[in-house]
Amino acid sequence: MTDFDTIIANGLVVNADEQQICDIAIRNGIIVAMGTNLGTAARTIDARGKIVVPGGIDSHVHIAQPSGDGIVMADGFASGTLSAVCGGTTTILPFCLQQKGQSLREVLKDYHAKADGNCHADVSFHLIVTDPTPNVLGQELPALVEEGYTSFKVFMTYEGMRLYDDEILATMDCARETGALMMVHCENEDAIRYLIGKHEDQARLEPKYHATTRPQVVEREATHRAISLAEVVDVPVVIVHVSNGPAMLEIRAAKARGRAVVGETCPQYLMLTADDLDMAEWEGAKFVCSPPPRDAESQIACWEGIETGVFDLFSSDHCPFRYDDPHGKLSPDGKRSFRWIPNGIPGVETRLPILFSEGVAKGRIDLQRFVALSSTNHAKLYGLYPRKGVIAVGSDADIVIWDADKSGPILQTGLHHGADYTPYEGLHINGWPVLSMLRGSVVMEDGEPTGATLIGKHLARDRSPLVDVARLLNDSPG
Ligand code: DUC
Ligand code: ZN
Ligand code: ZN
Repeated sequence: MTDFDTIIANGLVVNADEQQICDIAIRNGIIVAMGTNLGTAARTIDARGKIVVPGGIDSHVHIAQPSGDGIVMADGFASGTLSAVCGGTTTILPFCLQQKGQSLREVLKDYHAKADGNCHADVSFHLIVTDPTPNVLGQELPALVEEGYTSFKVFMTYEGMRLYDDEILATMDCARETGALMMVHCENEDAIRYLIGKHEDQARLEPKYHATTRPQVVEREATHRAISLAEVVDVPVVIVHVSNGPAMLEIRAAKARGRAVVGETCPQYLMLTADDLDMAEWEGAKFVCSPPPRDAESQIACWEGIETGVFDLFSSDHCPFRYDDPHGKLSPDGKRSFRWIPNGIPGVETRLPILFSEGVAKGRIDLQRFVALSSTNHAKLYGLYPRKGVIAVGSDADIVIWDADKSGPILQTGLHHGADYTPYEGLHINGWPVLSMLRGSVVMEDGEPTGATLIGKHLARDRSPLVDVARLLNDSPG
């Protein structure tokens, strides 16, 4: 009989606020002791010379999402979560998309049916509200927030899914009343539609025109508007997948005014540009996502946002479609125009290697900031902390070991997602995750799945502390 199930020994254990060389003891999926000379264990993992961090949390992921006529997303929950754990992410927060006329209960039932029992990582759902009826805002959302679905997203773009400003205000008011956290996809739909019309009139249809019909200014304007609408109702807001400097500066200015605004950016805005959409033979379709990748100046601005704390979240916006597939990007439903290419790229597995290599290894951020951006901030903001997002006694034993000396390129052949390509093919990475543990079970070792049983489960979440603080301030007399 041993004292513990597992001990991870001798690693440099890094949390967002401190780091130390120590051992970690795990029993029944929970961290039960940290220090030295802890006792005996059924398995001891030697992490000497390695970096030991809380399992990554990716709070912006799309999996098995209905995506329009004839289009099929490349990942279900099994492949999406396998891909996550192989890239050092042990918890994901996928979206459940409401279709017009659908009740939120029905939406959640559908997604739970797809996810439950099929996950290699833990999951916790956000909702996407596209039909904010009085019943949705007055009955369903308040009940669901109580049940632990404590965040939801709205779109300012996408015909049939975007909300108008008055609907956004009503939904924000509901977030305020219920204590939910609201996320906004910021792009001006009317301007985009106008530009698409002009491009189509001139028969400009190739993938590269996805970028020119969604220029920076439509994102900057919508970001400004979302922040302003949140101020009208006095509610915190998360601005997701920010791609450029002017939008980043809107968030910085709002923070400076004391607004509770959180910014998120993603690997595609650090590593890709609109030039990638301009590849021969429709290959540019592989890089079509919204907002689109921009230019070198925008990449620098997004790094600045990361380095200076304008962005607290680094997420993937994983939204995978196959390229060479009638249900994917090359010829969606037989149509050949940028406007029909499904929006989204795969990235749940490559998110953290890119942040480690481009951020830590290149000296742009330190290890503690890496942990904050990749895990802790997501856990804190979305009501999972301290169960997730930290290596501490009492927390889930979601732990990832990184080898800073392991290097090599990202290759599609080495990934585990359902897409048939990666937008980062050939990108050289310095520092790879070499072991992922979910609640005490080793689910990835040496970059490959261990074949452990599917123990991933759905997590109900607390309300965001950001919302609680705002509520406290609002409720305090005077
Ligand atoms: N844009 C979104 O709004 N969602 C998923 C992927 C994308 O490109
Ligand atoms: Zn979005
Ligand atoms: Zn998204």
